[in-house]
Amino acid sequence: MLCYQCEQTKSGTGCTEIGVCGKTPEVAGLQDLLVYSVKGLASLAHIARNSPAKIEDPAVNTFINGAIFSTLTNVNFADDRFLEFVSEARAHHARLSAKMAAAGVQVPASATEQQVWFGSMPHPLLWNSQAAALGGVGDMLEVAAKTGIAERQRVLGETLAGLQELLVYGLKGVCAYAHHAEALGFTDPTVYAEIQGALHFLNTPGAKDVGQVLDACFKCGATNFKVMEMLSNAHTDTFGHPVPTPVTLNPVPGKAILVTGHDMHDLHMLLEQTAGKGINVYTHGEMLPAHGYPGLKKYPHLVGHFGGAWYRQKIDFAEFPGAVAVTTNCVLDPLQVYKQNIFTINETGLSGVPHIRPDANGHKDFTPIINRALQLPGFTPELIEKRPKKKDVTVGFGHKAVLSVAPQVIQAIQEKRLEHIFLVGGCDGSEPQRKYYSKLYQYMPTNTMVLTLGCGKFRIFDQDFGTLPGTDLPRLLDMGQCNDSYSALVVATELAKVFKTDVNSLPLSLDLSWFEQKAVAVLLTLLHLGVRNIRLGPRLPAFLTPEAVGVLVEKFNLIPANVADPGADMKMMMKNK
Ligand code: FSO
Ligand code: SF4
Repeated sequence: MLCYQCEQTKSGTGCTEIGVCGKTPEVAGLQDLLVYSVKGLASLAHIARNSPAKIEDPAVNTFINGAIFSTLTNVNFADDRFLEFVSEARAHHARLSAKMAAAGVQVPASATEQQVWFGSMPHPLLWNSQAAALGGVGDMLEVAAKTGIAERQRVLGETLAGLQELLVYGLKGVCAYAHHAEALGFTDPTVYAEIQGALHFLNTPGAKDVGQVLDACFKCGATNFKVMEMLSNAHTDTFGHPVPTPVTLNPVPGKAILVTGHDMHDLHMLLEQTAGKGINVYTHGEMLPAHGYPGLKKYPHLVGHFGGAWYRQKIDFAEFPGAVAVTTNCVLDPLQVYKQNIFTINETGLSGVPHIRPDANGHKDFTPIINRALQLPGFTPELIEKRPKKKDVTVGFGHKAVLSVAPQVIQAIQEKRLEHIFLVGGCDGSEPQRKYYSKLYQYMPTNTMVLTLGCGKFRIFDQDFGTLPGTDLPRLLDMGQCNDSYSALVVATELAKVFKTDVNSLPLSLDLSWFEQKAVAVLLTLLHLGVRNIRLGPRLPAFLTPEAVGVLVEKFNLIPANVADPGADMKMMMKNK
């Protein structure tokens, strides 16, 4: 196997024998094969859509986003689920082909002529329609090896193969966000068309050209901006705009369910199904911002937050005396001690762990999770007594809440009481280099503010940053999940309008900690919007060669975070550099 899609990749170059995340070579191979199959299906859907018959296939649209989402880091480790996905891709391909044939739409011969792209493999369009069924995992892995990154590096060279992966990883992030929005009933036909158009592009001769691939990456950033806006609207239309809300980190007596991941829709369904059952629901990791939404905080049994960032889950889940519901990444191979208590939902999967599937109407029956919670002891007064008491944290500073205090922020900037704003967004992880972010906060002068996003906030979310001098404004405002980067962009754009300037000229610095592919999508959005001087750390992506990094540095002044010296980075950022 070779996988280098996330920041924690082995030795900063690539996981080869087993993933640092725990991904087996079998799962890695099946994921490669799934992406290859989906590239073929996306090409077919693109050709169908752009044909005179204008064929749009909603089932294919939904499938592609879900299947791609399942290949993100820390989403799915179950090989049987990937076997299902691969055969579903082929079934969709056959169904759509039949629909096209019935409408008189043919795949032009020119679409499949670039065999060279895929080494010894056929064009992805042809692969899906090959009649021969594969015997099993062994056969599939043999095929998968021919579609993997190592083979593409051999055929295309490392820079081009890496830039194509930049596009694929950006699309993985877009698919994840679009899938969340779809769960709440929000879709946009142009988003499906753009995702599939980009996947199709990767099957064409244009994908041999570095310039065209980079353009496609920035276009992917534009699609992601649209998707983040759609997801933001999906959240706020469904659950209301977040409002500043204190959240307790201290559990209360009673049976308990912990909900982790990013999917607010699942949390909502679970709150509905547990109402009146004497079960308390806690958020974990990226679900923390849920407490700020009026439509979720109204449930009295959503009682608090438990635990820290995703990489601590083995400690958190082992300590939690109830059931655990996993809605999205980041999930890890479970310890035996809590394996009986954990359930996966949506695209997540763990071998040997029960998975909750939706019915034909999208309804998910969480009875197995509820029953497990009722069997487990929950939090007893004795257990609570043993735990250290913690202070509340405050969440809920979405763009509406932040813009409501904009006049105070603007006045503070004009009166030089507020010198600089930092946006420290992104993910957390266990590597020692990530201490850079913890230290960075210590160097922030008191006349600065910091906006946080994503699970990176867990480095400081329970610390008291006080208020901005001369105001009652907290210096630390958490804007939400990684996908709420949209809120940060709205705030930055509005501030730029007030100061009659552009985002790059504001006293604002972006220091991003990336981990997986949603962060790649957000980065591409920022680059598409022309944001410069972004710091990126703790390490640069392994899939970008020095040549590719050079292009981004030259075009956008992308700056590698100075993990060895956060104080030096702080000095530069205070000078807007
Ligand atoms: Fe974190 Fe994981 Fe939200 Fe990521 S929980 S690391 S970028 O999946 O999505 O911030
Ligand atoms: Fe390695 Fe990350 Fe790929 Fe897992 S997802 S195999 S840790 S590069």
